[in-house]
Amino acid sequence: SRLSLPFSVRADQATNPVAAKLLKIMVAKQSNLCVAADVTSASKLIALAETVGPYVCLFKTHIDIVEDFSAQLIQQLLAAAQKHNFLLIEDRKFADIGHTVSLQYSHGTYKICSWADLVTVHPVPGEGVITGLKSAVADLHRGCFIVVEMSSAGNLTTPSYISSSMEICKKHPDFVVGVVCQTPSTLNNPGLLQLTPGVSLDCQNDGELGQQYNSPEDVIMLRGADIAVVGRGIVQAADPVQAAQEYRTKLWAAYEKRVSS
Ligand code: 5FU
Repeated sequence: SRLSLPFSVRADQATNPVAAKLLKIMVAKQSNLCVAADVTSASKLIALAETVGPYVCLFKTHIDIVEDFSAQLIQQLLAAAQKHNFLLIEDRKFADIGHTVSLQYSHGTYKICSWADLVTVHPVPGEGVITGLKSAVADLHRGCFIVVEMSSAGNLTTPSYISSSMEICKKHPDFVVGVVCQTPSTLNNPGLLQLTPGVSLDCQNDGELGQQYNSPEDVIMLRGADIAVVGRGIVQAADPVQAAQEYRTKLWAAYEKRVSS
């Protein structure tokens, strides 16, 4: 199955260029770490990209929380991505009809499709949300992760929602790079990736805010993650660079253990 195959082999089975590029970066950097750069100033965002950039395969933004957004910030992010060899994923969680998401993706303040290699999408509207996004990018090399299951307590992503969502994934191999989920999904295509947030070495949850955490080892070995998303565990650490190094080492070791067992 996908879980026992090395990323190097899976890169050749990727169904689109973004998935292939991501898998090759993971192999080259020996990193299956995505940092969730949830900071609210441009200077903090760039500082993170420059300092933890060497240790990540993916840099995840919520660009709408940045208070001093500018076109220059995007140029700096793209330069950091190029320099440190990582992809940018904007965690926009598009969730509307195809026409609306095509506008949200390409217009407005952020013009997301002009810079983000990847975006996240809720499949709740049905497959029009995917065709809408695709219609905005034509021949740009872009892709998406479909959020089929959430990490938060009391989430509404039932098993039947997850399996219907997987059907949408299968129908769009040219644009879908993988799924965001918490359990080894029915994802059996080795060319697709499982991205899993809710990862921490120190915490079980964040109190009343609903986040639920698992250890790096558990998300890779038990929960089927290919790439783990770590936010506050790195961003709010006393030394974010040291934390990024530690998560990266632990996550990669768990992956190596998984493919060798
Ligand atoms: F789809 C999801 C999900 O199910 N849970 C999440 O936590 C996305 N996330 C994102 O991962 C969330 O928006 C944050 O950006 C990040 C987790 O951050 P943390 O600080 O590690 O909890």
